Amino acid sequence: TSGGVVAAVDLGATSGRVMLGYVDDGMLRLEQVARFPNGPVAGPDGLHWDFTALYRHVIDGLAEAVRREPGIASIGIDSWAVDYGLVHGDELLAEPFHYRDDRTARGVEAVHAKVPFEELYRRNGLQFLPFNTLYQYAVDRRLADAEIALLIPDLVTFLLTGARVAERTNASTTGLVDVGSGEWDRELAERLGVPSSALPPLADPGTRLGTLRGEARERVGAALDVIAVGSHDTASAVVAVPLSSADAAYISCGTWGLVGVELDEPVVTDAAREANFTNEGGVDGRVRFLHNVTGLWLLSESVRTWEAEDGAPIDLPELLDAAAAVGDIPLFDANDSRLAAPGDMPARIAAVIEESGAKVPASRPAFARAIVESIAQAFADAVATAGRLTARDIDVIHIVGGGALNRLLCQATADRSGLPVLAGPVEATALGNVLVQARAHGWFGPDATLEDLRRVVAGATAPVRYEPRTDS
Ligand code: LRH
Repeated sequence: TSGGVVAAVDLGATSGRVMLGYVDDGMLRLEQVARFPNGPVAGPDGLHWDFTALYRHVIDGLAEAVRREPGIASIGIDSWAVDYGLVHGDELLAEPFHYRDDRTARGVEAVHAKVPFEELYRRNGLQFLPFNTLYQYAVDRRLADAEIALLIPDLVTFLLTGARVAERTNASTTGLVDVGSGEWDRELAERLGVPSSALPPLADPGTRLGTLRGEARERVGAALDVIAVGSHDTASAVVAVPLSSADAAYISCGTWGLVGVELDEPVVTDAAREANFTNEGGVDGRVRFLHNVTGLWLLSESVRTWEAEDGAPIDLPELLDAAAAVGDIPLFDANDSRLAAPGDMPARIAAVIEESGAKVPASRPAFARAIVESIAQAFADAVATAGRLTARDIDVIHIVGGGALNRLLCQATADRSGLPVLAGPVEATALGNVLVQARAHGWFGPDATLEDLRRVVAGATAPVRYEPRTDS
């Protein structure tokens, strides 16, 4: 009655994975089954994802999961937000666009000409990000040809099961969900010319969406159920933050650093809008009140450039150790919009630093240090802003996701915020995915709350504590 095993598919912007999640009498354990790279692919009409390859990896990973563990009770799927695929019949019309494609700038202009940002914010509660789905829809010529538009995790669910739904946490990132009611804002969609095919029925985390069918079922080798989880990866990650105080902040740190607090009600004040804080939908109707900080993207994109220069892989832990030993470094604005697109990141960072009048770092370790410290400063600023906007006295910062492994970043965040940092779990997103499925199976009792789930996480993982150093 109190346990079993589920599969979690977690697709990030730089890598995807399939995990097995074991729950046994309140205990929790993850096992990685497959991991595969992901990233932007330049096409003639802009930046795309190689969704065809991703989907193949998902199927292969699930097949391997079933071989290892024939008793899997269900599958849950999460991914990065905002991007979508257009479907007609059973066909995907084209490879989905990548949110870093610059066509969205035209979409921003077109949308704001019809509905000013102030009004948008009142309606959808979302911070301005140029790639929010509504801006993408505004420049998508094929939207009108599609029977249905599905966000990435919903698209995977559709291909696996035939279900045509929009999971609620991720739907909240489209900009077309009413921040007050949590339902589609059909009036807004109409004003923006978004067809109803882009507004599939909303589904809550924890609901059963469908069962593997046809070719997917054959290739995976079992008729598994897909259960909706917090399909926005950040929503799943926040489920698995072992919040240790009512006034704790969290940073879900991967490609992005999502910095904020959990609320029961949205905050859509002028101050929140001016600080560009978002009110995204969380699991169980909670609000993820947070700000996007450009996270490890700055580092991974720099490393990619250096590796291309060298024609050889770079040892990241070694680079970070060397970075820790560097002295005086310049800071830059990690959120500078010129750093958003793929390409030669060190050159662009150098230009931003030069512009500020500071000296450009002369070595790769010094560069890496400037990146890490600049991200940490942006984290500290966003935590302070979250506290100010919600009148909370933030007393601890939880860092989850891949960034929790970056000791230099965790320590710098503690130093620059003056707050203790609790780092881990690294696999928060997969854990949140697993927990919401496990709860749907009743493995934590009939009425388990998010707090109960977080107690399970706290029992299964021990965070690493970083105290702020006063001398810096
Ligand atoms: C993190 C994330 C983030 C979104 C961005 C597009 O993976 O989902 O929450 O803002 O990707």
